[in-house]
Amino acid sequence: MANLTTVTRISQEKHPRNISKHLNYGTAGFRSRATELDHILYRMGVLAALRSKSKDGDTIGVMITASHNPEEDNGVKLIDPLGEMLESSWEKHATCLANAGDEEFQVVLSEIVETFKIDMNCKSSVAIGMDTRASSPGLNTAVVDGVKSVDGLCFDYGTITTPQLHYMVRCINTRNAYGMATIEGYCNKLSKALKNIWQNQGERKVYKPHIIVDCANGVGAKRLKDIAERFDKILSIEIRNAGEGKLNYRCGADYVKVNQRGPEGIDCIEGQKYASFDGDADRIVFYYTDKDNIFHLLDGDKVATLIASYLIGLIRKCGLELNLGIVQTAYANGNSTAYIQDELKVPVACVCTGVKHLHRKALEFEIGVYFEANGHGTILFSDSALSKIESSCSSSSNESEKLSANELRTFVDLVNQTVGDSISDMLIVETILRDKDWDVADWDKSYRNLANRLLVVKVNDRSVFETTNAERTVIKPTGLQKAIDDHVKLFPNGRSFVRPSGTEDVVRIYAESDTQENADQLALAVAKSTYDLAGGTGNLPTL
Ligand code: 16G
Ligand code: ZN
Repeated sequence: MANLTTVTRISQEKHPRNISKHLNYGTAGFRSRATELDHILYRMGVLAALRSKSKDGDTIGVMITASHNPEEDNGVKLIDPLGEMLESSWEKHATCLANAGDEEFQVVLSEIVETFKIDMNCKSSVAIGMDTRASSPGLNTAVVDGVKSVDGLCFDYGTITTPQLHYMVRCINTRNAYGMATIEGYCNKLSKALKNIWQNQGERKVYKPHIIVDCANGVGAKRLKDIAERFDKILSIEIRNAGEGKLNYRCGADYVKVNQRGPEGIDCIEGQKYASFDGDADRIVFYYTDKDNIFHLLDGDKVATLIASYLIGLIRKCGLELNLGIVQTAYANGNSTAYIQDELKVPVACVCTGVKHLHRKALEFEIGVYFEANGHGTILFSDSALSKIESSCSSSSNESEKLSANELRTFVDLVNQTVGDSISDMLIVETILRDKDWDVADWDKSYRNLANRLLVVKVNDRSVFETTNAERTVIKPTGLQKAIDDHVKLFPNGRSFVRPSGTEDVVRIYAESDTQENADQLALAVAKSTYDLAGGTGNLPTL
């Protein structure tokens, strides 16, 4: 058995801390310029192995990615045994370890071992994945060094999407009960589920089994190709931005959502269905252009409502009673929330931005559908839901109920329940559109979005911001909420809020209203008040 103090020290010298900047384990782990991250990745390798030891040797995941951020950035996040985000009580230890001076590193490490009573003789294993950034392989080496410095075992998955790594971790720790812990196993599980459901759906008239997917020049392209090949005859998936251009540059889910237009270089053909992934393939948005050349975006809200409406219908057909709820954030379009409440008549919860908050809330329902408007989301099926579905499959005396229960059981396999997954979400949407025999425009008609605008304000210190009510009300700086309320009153269906970003050094403004012009004016007015009351720097945002 390695001695913690000496072994880590030897490897640690290969990964010295070369910055003095303080980094936080934020909403999605650590994110920064790739050149500032080597020591952090090494340290997260060590921490992941310690976390594994603290979980009796269960495998912990380490994903190297900066998601939708520029190619020059990178980042890292840890994945807990069932494929969920790192338990929040460990985040502060991650931050502490990452920011310790080289000479304090051992002390902080010993404190963690002490705090969690970690048995250093326990085995540990870490599954590592990375996106396609040029800096990722070097950072991967740093993680491996960290894991090995405390005698941990590494499963290196190479280039893999973030949700695929979450899936692998869950498969490993459930001894493959969740699926086989390989890319092949992932593709088999999803493709088999899709084909099963489609087989029983019969012919379709309106639904078009063809989608063009912008993969943001990221890892999603390669991994989507693996599975797309299996749908050759039944679903045609055309991959664009497969890596020929710069990662996330004027393409990808974030670009499309924020700018409300298609990726550069892809001419949206009228009526054709498109989707965009982000750089690590955990977000997806859909879009199309109508005959008047108007661009229509179908974001996370539209995906969540589509899924919920399908599931409610299917649950009813099964003759089951299941408590289904939707979880959103303040960024959800006001009309999507109204549609969920008034049309779908489903409970809807609003939580703070960041997947971990949505995921946690969704666990409170028997079936929890959660989506951020930016396209990140999935569906969680509780044990109680699964056992009700299972018993309906085996013991229902009504043949049609049994058939529906079988469909629902198969549908569960189409879902990556660990985290939002562009590939799985895309197949879910295709399956539901086919079920309803809908074209993308039919889907879009379910409700009309209120016009909205996102703006960014740079301030001296974003830590002066304090929000409450799931980020919909700002408490500090004092007076800002009153100013927002005054602006909002002037616009029909007006709504606006301000929150500090958890990933960048900016404050974000959201506004919605009846027309684009009104949404823009409201956003600009709120941005100006924010700038004035919170010590704005640089230029005021423009449209
Ligand atoms: C991260 C979050 C995402 C959130 C975004 C907000 C995860 C995996 N990702 O990308 O959910 O919407 O941050 O960014 O949690 P912001 O705080 O800069 O607005
Ligand atoms: Zn992402």
